[in-house]
Amino acid sequence: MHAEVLRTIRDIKSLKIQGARNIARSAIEAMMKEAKCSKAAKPGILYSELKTTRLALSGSRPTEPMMRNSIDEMARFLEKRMKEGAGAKELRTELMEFGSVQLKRMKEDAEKLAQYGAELIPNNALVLTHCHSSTATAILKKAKEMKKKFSVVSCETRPRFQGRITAQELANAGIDVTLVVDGAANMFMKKADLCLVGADSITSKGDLINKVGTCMIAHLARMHDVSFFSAAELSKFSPHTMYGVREKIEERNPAEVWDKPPRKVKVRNPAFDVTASSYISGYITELGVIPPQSFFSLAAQKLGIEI
Ligand code: RUB
Repeated sequence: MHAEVLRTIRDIKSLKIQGARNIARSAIEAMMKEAKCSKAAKPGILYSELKTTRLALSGSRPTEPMMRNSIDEMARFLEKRMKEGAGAKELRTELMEFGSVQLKRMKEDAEKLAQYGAELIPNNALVLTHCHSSTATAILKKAKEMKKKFSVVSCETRPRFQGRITAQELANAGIDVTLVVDGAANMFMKKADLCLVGADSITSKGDLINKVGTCMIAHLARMHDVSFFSAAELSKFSPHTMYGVREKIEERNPAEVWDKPPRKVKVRNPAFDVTASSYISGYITELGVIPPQSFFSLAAQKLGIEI
């Protein structure tokens, strides 16, 4: 594999590249890089090189369907063109073009989604968020551009503190933001008007898989009658959940939580948790704000899955 591709894989694993959309974008770019630099003279060899890259990328963060869907779409494109008789050189060029189209579509979807989400933010609102979602921060920055007045409480998100990235990004955009520890969520929820989080994976039941702690925040929101929205492109749908396969929840190194725990103390570090669809007021997507029950069929249409 190309050295830059190996670096991308390392950066995804270490969270230097974090957030579902950034991960998906980097994976598409890595596939394009691998194709561009391949010396394969035969289509079958190029395909198997790219398969190795694709599987290594998919395995770098297991709970990331947006990445899997994007690079699987590339593989399907390659298979189709191989059947049509394309040669290795053509395949390389075409895959790079295909990747550029995917990246453009991703950007356009994100812009539409940000607009729909920004409309949802009431004036003078207090918005509570968790972790760092580039989709959620794009919504908040769009709302600011629309001259809405609001403030944000960002939960710090143990153990890797992605809430600090959110707080810094929003402050840089001139948004009034306060960082709190995760355990303070209830205190601020009482005053919140809306919760806004991102999404890593959406199941066929419309359940949300996002950064660990999201479920607790959704339950608090319900307790205080606060609307709870997740910003999720339709490509975050996890197709295998349609066939009864559970989305795997990534379990990271316990040392991220406590590097030298006392003997006999077990430490667990699940990266994500599942919020049941019944706690979700709506998903903010590139098609508009939709109920969790509609996510599956609209996503299946978009991803070309036959149902
Ligand atoms: C990030 C996280 C984000 C989603 C959505 O987790 O849970 O809410 O990935 O992000 P991690 P985006 O830091 O472990 O990757 O909206 O940018 O796709």
